[in-house]
Amino acid sequence: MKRLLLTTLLATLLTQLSFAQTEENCFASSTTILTLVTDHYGHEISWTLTGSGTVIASGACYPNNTTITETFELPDGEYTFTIYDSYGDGICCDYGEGSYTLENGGEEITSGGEYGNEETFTFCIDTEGVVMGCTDPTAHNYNPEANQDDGSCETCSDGILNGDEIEIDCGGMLCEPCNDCLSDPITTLVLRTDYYAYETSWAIIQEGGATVASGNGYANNTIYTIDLPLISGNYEFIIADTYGDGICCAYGSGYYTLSNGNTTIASGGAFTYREVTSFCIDADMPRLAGGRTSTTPTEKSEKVPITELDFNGMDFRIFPNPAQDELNLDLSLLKDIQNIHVVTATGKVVRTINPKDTKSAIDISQLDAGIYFVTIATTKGVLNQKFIKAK
Ligand SMILES: [Ca+2]
Ligand SMILES: [Ca+2]
Ligand SMILES: [Ca+2]
Repeated sequence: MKRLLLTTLLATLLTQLSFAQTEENCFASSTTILTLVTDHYGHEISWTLTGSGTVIASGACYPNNTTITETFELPDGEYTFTIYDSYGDGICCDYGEGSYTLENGGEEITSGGEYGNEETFTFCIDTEGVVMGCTDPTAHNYNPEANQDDGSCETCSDGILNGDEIEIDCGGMLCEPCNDCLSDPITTLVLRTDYYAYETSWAIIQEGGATVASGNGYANNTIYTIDLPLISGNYEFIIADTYGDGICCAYGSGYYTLSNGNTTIASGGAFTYREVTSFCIDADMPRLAGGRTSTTPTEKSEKVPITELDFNGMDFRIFPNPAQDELNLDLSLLKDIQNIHVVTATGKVVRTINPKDTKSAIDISQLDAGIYFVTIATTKGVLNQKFIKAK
């Protein structure tokens, strides 16, 4: 009587235990994978997978020391996997490192190798309510509906340009901004001046407003190469032309190129008063002897050979315009000047300027306000420039 009671109790307990284990051992993917690594006695190994009391898959007679993979597409239900060894010493570890692993959706169902005659495991497949997708909330393609990750997540750390990333794993809505700073410690400005080099100047302004490098007072038709060691930071490069006609192309083929390593930051020449380009540097400064760093620009220049000059026209300039008291002339492009006059709109000469004395400004303070012309006669012809005398 006592014995019977104990047996009944034990049976009840076992049933409950078994039930609990089954619930716990449910897996959500319909795909189950068996990986079997055989030992030195592969022919001793066999296995079965049963569902609803029938064997739905099995294997036996394996070669030694081999990895075998079996994939099962299992409908919802309860299954039992059993692995056998005909010699009764399992597949590990006296005669090789055999093992078996059963997995489902990346989760291990069971695994082993050190068993006797057999080892068995019962599990269930329950795919109901399973939504496959990316379950990582930080991923570009996060699916809030998904409750089973399918390995499709595209993230800011996968080393692939995906989602709305601008570059690999940066930019876009979710990832850190891309570091598009330039990394060469030397930034180089190449400047070719035109026929009015005195109009040209440039500056590099660091974030915060400090001018870290600048240049002006250049010679005409000369190529300058200026190496600028810039420390890490955000900068603006400004190139300016006081006349407002840039450095190309009416009065010579001026240009500028700002580069860092092999990267061109900005280039041009056909601008008006100024051109501004932002850039940033993230670089270690080159070390000089003694551990010091140099941030001093170095400059070298070469005159453009005269045969390269492409300017064929002749012209002169007056400035400022309108003018009030003084009018300046720039006659650097003219040759063989015969005479220079300031005339009214009706052709009346109000000033005569000595061609040898054009460095100083023309005094126009006594002229009535209105429209005037500067006319210059050369051996090639007469040139005119209109200006306004301001009140
Ligand atoms: Ca064995
Ligand atoms: Ca990515
Ligand atoms: Ca200019």
